[in-house]
Amino acid sequence: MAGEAPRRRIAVVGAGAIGSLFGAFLTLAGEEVWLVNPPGPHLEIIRQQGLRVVPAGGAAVMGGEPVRVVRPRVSSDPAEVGAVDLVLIAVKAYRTREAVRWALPLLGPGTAVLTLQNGLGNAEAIEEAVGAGRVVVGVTSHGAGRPEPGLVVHAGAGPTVIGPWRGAPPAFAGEVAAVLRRAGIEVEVVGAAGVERALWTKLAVNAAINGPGALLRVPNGALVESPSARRLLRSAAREVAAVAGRRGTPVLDPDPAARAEAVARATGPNRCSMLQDVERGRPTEVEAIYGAVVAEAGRLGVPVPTCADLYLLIRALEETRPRQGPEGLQAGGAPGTSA
Ligand code: KPL
Repeated sequence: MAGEAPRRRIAVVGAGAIGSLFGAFLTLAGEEVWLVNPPGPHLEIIRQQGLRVVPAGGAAVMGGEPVRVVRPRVSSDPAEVGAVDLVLIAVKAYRTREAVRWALPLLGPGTAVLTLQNGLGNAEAIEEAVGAGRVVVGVTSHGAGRPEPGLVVHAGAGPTVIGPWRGAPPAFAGEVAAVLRRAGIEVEVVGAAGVERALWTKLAVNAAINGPGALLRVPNGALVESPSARRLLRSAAREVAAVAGRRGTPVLDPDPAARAEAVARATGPNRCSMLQDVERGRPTEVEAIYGAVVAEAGRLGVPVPTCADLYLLIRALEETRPRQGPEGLQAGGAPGTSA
């Protein structure tokens, strides 16, 4: 049929909450999707029974049905999958380097690599492993959870912004956006200059929501219902925006505090990824989020007292809690490889 796009081969590296969710969207759109993650119960259940997706708040994207079962392919061996058109990196920020090296067999000469991870430093680490000119950076405000193996809950829709990372042709980002849009995902494409601004915009949201959510152990929506938590959230968002402005990559929103509140409401039932990590006894993305803000603020002489306190509190939480089981590679959901 004229205009019909060819089926793409897509590998999602990291089958946590966000990786599983985007993998589900892309599978429903008819793409050949592989969830690539070290072995574990999540992958095994998907292999045998499919991935159950609860589209809470995401009914439009998921076709309006209460629970969908989708059947992405799964693999724990990137060489078995081979070269794909698009690799989506959805591992936790502190796993990026090792996950991308592991995933190198997924790359062919024209493969685009999209990061949808939280925090700073991911694009640099990916580029170091895959080479310049093929990295596309994305930030997403979708909220997702992976409460049990084989199940992903879409806890709130939000915009996704993508753009080419240093030296990648802008057309690459356009092609990736077209693939995501065919899957019903709302995507805004920005140019190279907008990418860092998009990263700092998302960083402001993560700094506002993730630390308070993890410390108070409440879902995102509760943070705007408590007047004191809301003050924390607003203060962290404003601090990150001040740093972003000073470094010449101002956040994309005129009112970053209002934006963070809006994301907290839109993803109200979601337990943010940092809280999911704390609850599972896994390391958090504290360094990629608060560590990055505090370091840049120190370099530029911008005061960030709220972020500095949240940084120490989350680190202290990690240092004082009992550790649980293996972490795998995941980002944003459950154990394994996801972001
Ligand atoms: O990115 C997120 C996260 O949990 O890491 C938000 C958008 C805050 C959704 O919970």
